[in-house]
Amino acid sequence: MDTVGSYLGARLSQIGLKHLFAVAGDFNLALLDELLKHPDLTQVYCSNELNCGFSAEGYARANGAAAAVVTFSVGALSAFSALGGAYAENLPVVLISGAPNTNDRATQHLLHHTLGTHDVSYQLEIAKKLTCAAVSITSPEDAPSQIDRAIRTALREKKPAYIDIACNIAGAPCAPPGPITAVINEEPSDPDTLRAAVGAAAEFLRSRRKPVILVGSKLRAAGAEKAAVELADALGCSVAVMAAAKSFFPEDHPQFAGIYWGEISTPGAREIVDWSDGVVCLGALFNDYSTVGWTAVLKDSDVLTADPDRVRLDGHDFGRIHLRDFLAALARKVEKRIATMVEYRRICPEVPAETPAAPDAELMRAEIVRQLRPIVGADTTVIAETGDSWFNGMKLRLPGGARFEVEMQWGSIGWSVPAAFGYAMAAPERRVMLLVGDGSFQLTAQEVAQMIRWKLPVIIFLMNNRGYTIEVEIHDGPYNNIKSWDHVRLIDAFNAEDGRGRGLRATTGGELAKAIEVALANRQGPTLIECVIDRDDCTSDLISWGRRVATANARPPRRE
Ligand code: DPX
Ligand code: MG
Repeated sequence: MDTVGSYLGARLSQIGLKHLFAVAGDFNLALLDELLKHPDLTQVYCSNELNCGFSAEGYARANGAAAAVVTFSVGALSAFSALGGAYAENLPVVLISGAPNTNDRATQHLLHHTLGTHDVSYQLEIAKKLTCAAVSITSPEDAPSQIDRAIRTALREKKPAYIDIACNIAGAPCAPPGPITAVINEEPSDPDTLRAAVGAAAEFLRSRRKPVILVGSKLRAAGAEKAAVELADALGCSVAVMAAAKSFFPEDHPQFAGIYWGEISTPGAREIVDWSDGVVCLGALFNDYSTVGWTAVLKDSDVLTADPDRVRLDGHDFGRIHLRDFLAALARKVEKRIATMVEYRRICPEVPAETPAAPDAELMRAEIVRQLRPIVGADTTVIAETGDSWFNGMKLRLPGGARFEVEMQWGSIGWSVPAAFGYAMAAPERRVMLLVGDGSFQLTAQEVAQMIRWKLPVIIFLMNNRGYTIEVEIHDGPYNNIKSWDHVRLIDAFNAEDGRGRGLRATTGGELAKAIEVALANRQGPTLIECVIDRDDCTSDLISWGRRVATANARPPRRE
């Protein structure tokens, strides 16, 4: 017999989920029981709901969509931070919350896990602000349409959705699910608008001598990575990639011109974007961080903005077209425009040969990056936490097939540990390498224990610079110092009696090289390598960027 819970499970499986992340609580136990009955859905339990949300977020990065199940208020409110992240990062994560029994609604009953007032609608109201669709299920008759609407909207908009289910409804009989096409089939691009947009864009490119393509973070959510390569091939121009979109355009492509990030761009990338007279922005997102405190703002008249469902250029605004359709059609219409490629080759400096540090010299950040480079392979996914890990990550040149994940719009510290766990659950065939700072690690470290539980060979490079160095460079004070931890023994504690995680400490280049060997050989669990460096040993990019962001933050209020 189908129930509300089994209907939900069937739909989640139909959209490609093999795992659900969950933390149990009395309001969701009946629902978890129903979901357990699904033969193709495995439940993955997390240490807390923030981690549960971020694990799902990481899973969605690898798998396209994800779900997290939590209990009412005490769980859901904690997961909301991760849900905000999924919104900011364009990831369809479905947050499912158990909810109070329908008999207790609109009565004088006060309930546990609530604010202690009779109105429990606050959770749904908050969820509406953080998702593209939020539904509250209190009747089995309405459940199928509500579940379908939430999932369908999340997949269409690549944003999170929220579903709460009353604890006495989860097991109630319900209609069986119909074909999944009703949920996943998209409305096609409007053909007339597509034709007009492609015509205007082709004209824009014909009238420009030096176009360049700038790839942004919304490209993947739009499913347009392949179409972007087609356009690049057809135009023959340079392709610069924004930091948040690293790996969304292959770095081994002959037209790849590096990372564009204002004054901290990789050599040649900023010059080529500034030199261009027509920047084709694909899913680009400009905020205070990506414009380096508003110091790298493109001139409107030189820009063609192609967003996931909208194209703007030269005073035109075309809606209701899919980016991938637009790019694929434009690729068939444009002529070669290679000027920025020729110029990039002229100005791009030679990459200087790197000299390894002496094996017993004190470990430095630059030596860590040097040792990371050769171990990034085609099957590697690098996950880089907020902090100097962002800037270290940018220094890795990715071979074809390698992936790179950052959470630059939301920028929550602590994101990367559970996200790496979720990612590794979804993509066990990939080697997940996590770059994380000591401060960030303290928020969500418990999820290393789940990596141990699931025997996931994630390699964690923990940069221990004894504090919040990114904040030190933006604005220093006593609040940037943190309590030190014994990271090696922490892994022992998480291993308990049966775990196979490894914890190693590197204070010299030689120790790091040995630790990397151990990590690569350990397939039975995660390996954490604590890289001990000086508090001020950070990238020069962080210093320059931090100064600009600090200036932008310190602007006095404008007088009207
Ligand atoms: C904060 C940040 O140690 O990295 O390389 O030393 O900077 P670095 P750590 O992980 O420290 C991170 C720290 C405190 N940001 O420098 S980036 C503010 C912040 C945030 N997210 C949340 N709370 C505070 N980004 C959830
Ligand atoms: Mg730090």
